[in-house]
Amino acid sequence: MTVQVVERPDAPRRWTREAVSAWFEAPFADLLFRAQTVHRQHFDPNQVQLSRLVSIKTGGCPEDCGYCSQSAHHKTGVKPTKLMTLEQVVAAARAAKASGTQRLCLGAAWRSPRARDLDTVCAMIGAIKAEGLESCVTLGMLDAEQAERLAAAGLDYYNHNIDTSREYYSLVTSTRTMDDRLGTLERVRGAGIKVCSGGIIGMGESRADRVGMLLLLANLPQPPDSVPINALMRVDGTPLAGSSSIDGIEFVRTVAVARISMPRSVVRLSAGREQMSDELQALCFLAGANSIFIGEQLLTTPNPSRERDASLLERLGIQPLGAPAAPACSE
Ligand code: SAM
Ligand code: DTB
Ligand code: SF4
Repeated sequence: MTVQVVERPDAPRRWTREAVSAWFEAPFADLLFRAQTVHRQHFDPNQVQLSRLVSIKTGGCPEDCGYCSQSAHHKTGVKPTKLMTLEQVVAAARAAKASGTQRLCLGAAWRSPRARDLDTVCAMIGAIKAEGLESCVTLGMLDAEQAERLAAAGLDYYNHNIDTSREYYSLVTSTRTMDDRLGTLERVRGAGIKVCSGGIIGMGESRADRVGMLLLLANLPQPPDSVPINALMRVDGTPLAGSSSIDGIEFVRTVAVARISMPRSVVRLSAGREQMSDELQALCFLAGANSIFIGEQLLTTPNPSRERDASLLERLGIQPLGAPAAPACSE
């Protein structure tokens, strides 16, 4: 193994393209061993964080993201809805709490929120917190004042993905730029909200794009607290519906390099688990993924059933974060 890693655990580290590429190209066993080692320095390897998603405003989005079922530019059959009511979100938060979830994430198909809608979302955040859950929202682009308002409402995390490399970005979305995306992330961080940002694998991007995406995330002034790695959900009617499915080994490599390059971030095995075998998901956990979405629906596409997830976690001896830890194995 030729990759040189200088251990400076407390120093902020700038990753080079060469170092990130080298990990992508390393023998699989070396890559997974390193990812597991780094993972164990910062996390309990037998715990995963559970989040639940609710789409509070579905469809009719003015943006043209080529992967997305909710863009008004594509004919996908997703029916636009109005913004959910506060009461509906309270009911969702109670159900999430009862099912052992730690965090509730609200998603809205907006380019950016309108003032009146932001008032409603702030009330929803208050309701989620009142149930004793962590809150996360993803509402599109934010200005500084909007970020401050969400922070004042008690928001824990803001999800805003960079999705892919800077070079590939304009082939996926034309109605905004990577710099728009990075600007929102800076304002979210500036308001004191935790940052959740990752991307999508399997959109026809090259390995160099996957390297570029992780490099951009890892070299942010502070890496995201949470890094969702989504496998593209191919939705009929979207421009990316015909993309070839991503090779499972390459997906695990991406998760492992995310873990190595962002050692303290929670890496979420996000969209795409429905299509993955249990064995592929197990490899992703070994590679350092330590968060998943549970519940049978993501925003508009399916996610594994509760029974399938319970069986998977049970067979792997993985505990949900917040649950009492299982006895450690000592040979
Ligand atoms: N409109 C907001 C935005 O784009 O930031 C929030 C909602 S948007 C659906 C949240 C994220 O979901 C996107 O940034 C993308 O990474 C992910 N996503 C959307 N459609 C997806 C798909 N078909 N497969 C995988 N991930 C997807
Ligand atoms: C993220 O990175 N993945 C989630 C969440 N953040 C908002 C969304 C996945 C959406 C998958 C496609 C859909 O269900 O429409
Ligand atoms: Fe709209 Fe977000 Fe979908 Fe893009 S990813 S079309 S911004 S909902």
